[in-house]
Amino acid sequence: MSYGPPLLLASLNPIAVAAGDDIPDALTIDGTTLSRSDLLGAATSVAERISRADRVAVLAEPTVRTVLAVVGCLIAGVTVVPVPPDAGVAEREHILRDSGAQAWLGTAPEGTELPVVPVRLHARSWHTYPEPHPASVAFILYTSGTTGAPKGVMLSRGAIAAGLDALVQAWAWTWKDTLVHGLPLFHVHGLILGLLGPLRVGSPVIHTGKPTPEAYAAAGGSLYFGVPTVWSRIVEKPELARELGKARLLVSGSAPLPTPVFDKLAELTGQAPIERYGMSETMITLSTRADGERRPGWVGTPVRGVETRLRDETGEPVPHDGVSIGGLQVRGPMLFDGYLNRPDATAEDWTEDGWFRTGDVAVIDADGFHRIVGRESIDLIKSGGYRIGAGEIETALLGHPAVAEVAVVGLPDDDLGQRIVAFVVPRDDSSEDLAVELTTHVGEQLSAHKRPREVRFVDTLPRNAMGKVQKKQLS
Ligand code: MLC
Ligand code: AMP
Repeated sequence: MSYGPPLLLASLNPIAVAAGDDIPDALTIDGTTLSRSDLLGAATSVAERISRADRVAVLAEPTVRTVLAVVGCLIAGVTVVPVPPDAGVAEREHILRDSGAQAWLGTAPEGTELPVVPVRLHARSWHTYPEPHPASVAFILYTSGTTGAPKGVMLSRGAIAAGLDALVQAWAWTWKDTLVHGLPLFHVHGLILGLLGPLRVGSPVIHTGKPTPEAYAAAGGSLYFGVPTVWSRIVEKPELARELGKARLLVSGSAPLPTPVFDKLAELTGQAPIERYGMSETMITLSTRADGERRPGWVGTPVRGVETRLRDETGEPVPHDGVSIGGLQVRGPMLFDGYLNRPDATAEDWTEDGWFRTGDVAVIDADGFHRIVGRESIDLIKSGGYRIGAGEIETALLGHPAVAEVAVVGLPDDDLGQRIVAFVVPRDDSSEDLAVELTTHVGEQLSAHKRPREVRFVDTLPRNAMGKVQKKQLS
């Protein structure tokens, strides 16, 4: 039976949903389970309310309302701007201003000046909408750069479809899987892979709210997503980790998975995790395979449609010999359409011959296996799987009257990969209270995960002859 043209959210095809009474539930989130019919009916009702908008902001709490808002926009062809639920004043204002969002859809923060379109959980509509063009922008995802405020990554429907289909193939992902994760719904990992993936494939998804070891063990899924911090916390609780041995695949990404965590997870669950590598700008470009080798410290080979290469600082090729290190460049159908309002930043990231510079350094071996060695810039920090720009935190801290100078770095951390540490030259006296005040200030301006875990007061910052701070000397 043909259900018409392929849809981005294929498992919500209205004809299939109407015909299928034995298809699995779509999702469980915040303690509520929605059947596919409930989800389609309620999200279509959302689509009717916002179909004349171009772009709306969605406060991306892990709730049914967020899911209905996102799916409603995808049905109507309205661009979604996910906003971190804990975004502070400066970050939220920047996202709203830069994106040009016309309204909040669903929950809105207090005191907002934008109109608010409510999402009604019990409303239903069975109107059918034509599938929007694959080139249309589905999401603008805000992500940190080395300096300045976060940039809006424009991801098209076509890129998302290609990116998800490549993972379906790499991980042998089918509607028979149940996906479990508790990742935030405002980034590629939790939102695109962790919500749109299951809605494309037709596999149910259980969102655990927070990605705790207890919730993962209790969920009983077949496919699990986590950032390395999640996996390292799981292996700290062996009895819970063993529960995950019943799953088909455990997938790690968004930051390097430490080899001891890989080994411990393999030992406790009886299966080595899948590692995959990606970015907000590129979705997932490299992965090990459901039926292939899984090598600790390596992120596998290009997924379908992706090509990679290594280049040195002068743009010359670096051999794929498993030891030579070079800047990783990628191309493929799942790449973004550029940064919103930032043609300069977009142009900087692309080579003249059409490859995207990831900013990561890597090695590639003769079999095409990739190992991510690190980042080119010390100013991009990965903490708990979140990408955080040092410059953004420095700007926030310099806005505090007690701060004369500041340098922010990511220092190695067993739990978070890197932890944010702010070296502060205070204007007057420093104190324990001031450290807390500065941390709170960053949380209020930016968001909770951008707060420094540590504030160290220093008399001066190390600088070179040109006056540039020597961050490598800060540890
Ligand atoms: C944190 N806390 C602080 C603090 N930092 N308190 C005071 N000062 C600070 N500096 C608080 C937290 O808010 C939390 O409070 C408590 O301390 C415990 O912190 P934690 O144990 O570290 O947990 P938390 O930070 O809340 O969460 C860890 C985590 C989270 C792993 C669950 O970092 C996470 O969800 N990461 C996922 C990021 C992600 O999805 N990245 C994908 C990007 S896309 P309380 O009260 O809340 O307990 C991408 C592409 C790709 O990268 O390849 O996928
Ligand atoms: P983000 O923009 O939040 O999507 O972060 C993308 C960055 O996360 C990449 O440029 C890498 O530095 C890092 N990253 C993602 N996946 C992995 C991985 N499996 N191993 C190492 N680094 C990773």
